[in-house]
Order: sequence, then C-alpha cells, then structure tokens
Amino acid sequence: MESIVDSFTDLDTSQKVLYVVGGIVASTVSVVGLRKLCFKQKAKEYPRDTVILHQIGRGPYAPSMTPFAVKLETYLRMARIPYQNVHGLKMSSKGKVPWIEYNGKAVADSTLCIDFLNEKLEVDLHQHLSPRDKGAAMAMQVMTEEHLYWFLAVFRYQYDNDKTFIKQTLKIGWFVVRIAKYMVAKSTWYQGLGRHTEEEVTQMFKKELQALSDFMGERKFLMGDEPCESDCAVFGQLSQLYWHFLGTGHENLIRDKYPNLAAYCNRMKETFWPDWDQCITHGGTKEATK
Ligand SMILES: N[C@@H](CCC(=O)N[C@@H](CS)C(=O)NCC(=O)O)C(=O)O
Repeated sequence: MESIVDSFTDLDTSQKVLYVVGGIVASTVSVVGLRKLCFKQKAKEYPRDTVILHQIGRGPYAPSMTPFAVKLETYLRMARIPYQNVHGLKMSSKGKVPWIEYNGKAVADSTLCIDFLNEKLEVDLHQHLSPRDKGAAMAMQVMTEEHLYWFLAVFRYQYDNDKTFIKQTLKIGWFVVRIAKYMVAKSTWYQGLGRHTEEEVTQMFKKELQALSDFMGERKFLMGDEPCESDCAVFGQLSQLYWHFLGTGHENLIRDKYPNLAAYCNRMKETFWPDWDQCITHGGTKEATK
C-alpha cells in the first residue's frame, strides 16, 4: 500500500500547498477549540461606569485607520464620557469593529453604541439643533458613512495598484492583504460602487466631496458654531481622506481642493484631540499625507 509520504510526493505543488494550509488551519481551529473547552476563560474585569472601547490599533496619521473608531472615540470625548481603549482584533457579535462594553453589556455598531449611551447617560449632542437641522445633520452623516466610506474602501484596496497604501501605511502581510482585498471587492460589488470604472468612481467621489464642502461653507462645525453628534461621524470619515493616504495617483483632494473641509478636520482635531500626536503611531505629523 502506498504510504502517506508517497501519496503526498505525487501531488502537484498547488495541491501540496492546499493540503499544508488546510492542515495548519484545521490544527489551529482544533487547538483553539480545545482550549476554549478545557480552560474556562476568566471574564475580563473592567471598571464600572467606564465605556470599554474595542477597536483595532492606532493609525499612523490619524488615531485609527477605521473611520468608525475615530467617530466613536470622538463622540466619547465630545460627550465627556469616561472610557478606556482596548486595542485588538476582537470583533463585535456582528463581526465588526468598533464596539463597546459598558458595565458588562456589549453593544455592536458605532451608531447603536452612541444611541445606547445617549439613552443610558442622558446625552443629547443634537439638543441645540432645530428639527430641520437635525434632519440635515443626519442626512450628511448617512451620506458620509454609507456612501463616502465606500470610496475609501475602493481607493484603498482596489485601485492602489502599486500597493503603496497597503505597504507603507497598513504594513500588513500579503495574506491578510489578499483576504482584505477579496472581502472589500465582494462588499463593494454588492454595494454597487465596485461595478463602476475607476474614472466614474473618481467623478462621483469628487461630486460628493463638493456637496459636503458646499454644505459646510464657512461654518466652524457641520451645523454651525457648536459641534453636534453628527460631526463625530463626518469627521471620522474625513479623517481618513485627509490624513490617511489613498494610494498612488490619488491626490489629497481635501487638502488641495477643499480648504474648508481641511480647516474643519484640523478644527475637530484641535477641539477634541489635544493628545492627537500621542494617539498616532507615526510620531506626530502636523500635515496631512500626500
Ligand atoms: N456600521 C458599522 C460599520 C463598522 C465597519 O464597517 N467596520 C469595518 C472596519 S472599517 C469592519 O469591521 N469590517 C470588518 C468586516 O466587515 O468583516 C459601525 O458603524 O460600526
């Protein structure tokens, strides 16, 4: 009978790679599963009445590479809610980051986290707005979070052909890059943006930034002289476009074409992030990246 070694030797290279990778994945899953079964994990003890903010590590030029983490942390600062960061790759029950824990209760999704805290701690950062302005603030928030965000995804992961963003900014291994690229391509296809050409997408991107810039005008914050809850979301998204490189061939539109949006980014940074330079890994950049 043919030995296992002989059978393995007869396989072609791609089959061998598949077997080895499959073996590694299967053993890792078994070891992790066994550990979970055999060793009862001690629940982490966090201080009471403190929001535990689970998010990935700090970003190179802005406090996170995830706009939703910048949003949530800015909200916690704006609402003056005591919080503690836990940086890592632990995802929420919905499979995303960021998320929070508060007195033992876990809440997923940045917007639902904010709604939860608003109710629990009686916070209302929109209270100074008229109903019409509240509606406009929400419309701008949704435009940036649910649409502008996807431009970021395609520019970062699909159009950055020489992988400058991934190599220089993200600094993650090729395997993780491949997974991220695959997942983003799938998501943007279903979202719709991934079906357009790069030229069409760039045109749409500029139009949306123009709309935001026109809406903002010379106001200090999104809705006037006072910041509101939606500023957290808008700033979260713009922080990526302004401070985090989009990839070769893509100019920093906010810095070069929309000085009011650039001034807004800097104003939000100065108002809510006096410790910005300690919250970024690059060690203190005064200017947005190219
Ligand atoms: N609606 C969510 C969006 C969060 C989100 O999309 N996070 C991304 C990182 S920017 C994520 O965790 N992606 C992982 C995945 O989709 O598997 C929120 O507001 O928290």
